[in-house]
Amino acid sequence: MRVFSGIQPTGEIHIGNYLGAIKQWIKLQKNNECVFCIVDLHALTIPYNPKVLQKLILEKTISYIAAGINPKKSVIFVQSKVKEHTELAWLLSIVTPIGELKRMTQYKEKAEQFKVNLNAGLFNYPILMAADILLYQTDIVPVGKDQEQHVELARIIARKFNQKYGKTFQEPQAQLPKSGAKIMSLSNPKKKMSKTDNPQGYISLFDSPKEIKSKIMKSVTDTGKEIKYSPGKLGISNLLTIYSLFSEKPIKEIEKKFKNKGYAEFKKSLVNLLINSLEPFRQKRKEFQGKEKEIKNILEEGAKRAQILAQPTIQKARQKMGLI
Ligand code: AQP
Repeated sequence: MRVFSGIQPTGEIHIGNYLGAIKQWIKLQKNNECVFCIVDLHALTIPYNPKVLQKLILEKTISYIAAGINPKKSVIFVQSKVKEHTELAWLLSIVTPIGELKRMTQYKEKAEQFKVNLNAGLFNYPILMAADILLYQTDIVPVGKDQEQHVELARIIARKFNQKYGKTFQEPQAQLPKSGAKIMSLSNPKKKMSKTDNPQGYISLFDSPKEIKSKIMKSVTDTGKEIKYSPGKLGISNLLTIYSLFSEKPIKEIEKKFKNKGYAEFKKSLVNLLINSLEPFRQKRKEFQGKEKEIKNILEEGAKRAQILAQPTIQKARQKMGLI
């Protein structure tokens, strides 16, 4: 199977990104052909600082590798280094209905969040994402819940293109984890955990024990004191999900363990679990600090491999559309 997924170089990778997407990538890379992309062009659609973008891209590559992506097995590269992504995005825009783009939840939310100087790039984001995926004849796209709608649109675009110009693209399938597809913010459990949110709302894979303790102990929980998973208890349910996924124990068992114990005791236990679970990531990242040259080589090699994979598809799309 061909697997494709991407992540934006917008901030620290958090446990939501890990549980929703990266954990699946690590499993999938064992037996599949995986292509992982740092989607820098997508990151330009919201306010950012051009002076630190390159630094963030290198940091993100280190984070990927520290989290378990093996550059010897999987292709890792930066989106803007493979020009076929933007070329295909334009070709796909010809078959993309504007009505579909207007329906996209992420566009509506980000357009609300970044009202001033709203740009067309944010609106066209899902077309570029469809190009990212379709360029590699992808079978599976492991993502969190928030990206499911975009993968569905990539399927629609592939189908429309194939109907109009003849079979060119594989229709991809989103793959969401059974649990953890939408980890919520620690400071507002009604919102998803997000990199560009207030740092109190997320735990980075590389937070120090002190930061983990402070964020979990201050995390917003509901009134009452029962440790119980329930739709009316968003904060505690979110923490129980995180506990369950890092301890690999069912939620029912954790509820039982903390029966008649208060939120503070449960939170303290979660702090210890997270400090221990995230320790290997912190260690692995340290090993790569200062190895900028090595990281740049990995990305250069990744871009070459990605371009080789992308070429036949872009040629086919051009030819079908009458450009060759
Ligand atoms: N809270 C989450 N729970 C589960 N999965 C999540 N993902 C993101 N947030 C959660 C998944 O992580 C992958 C990479 O995300 P992205 O970099 O493309 O950006 P995003 O989806 O927009 O995530 P963020 O963290 O909220 O970033 P910003 O703040 O930059 O927008 C995706 O597969 C995503 O589903």
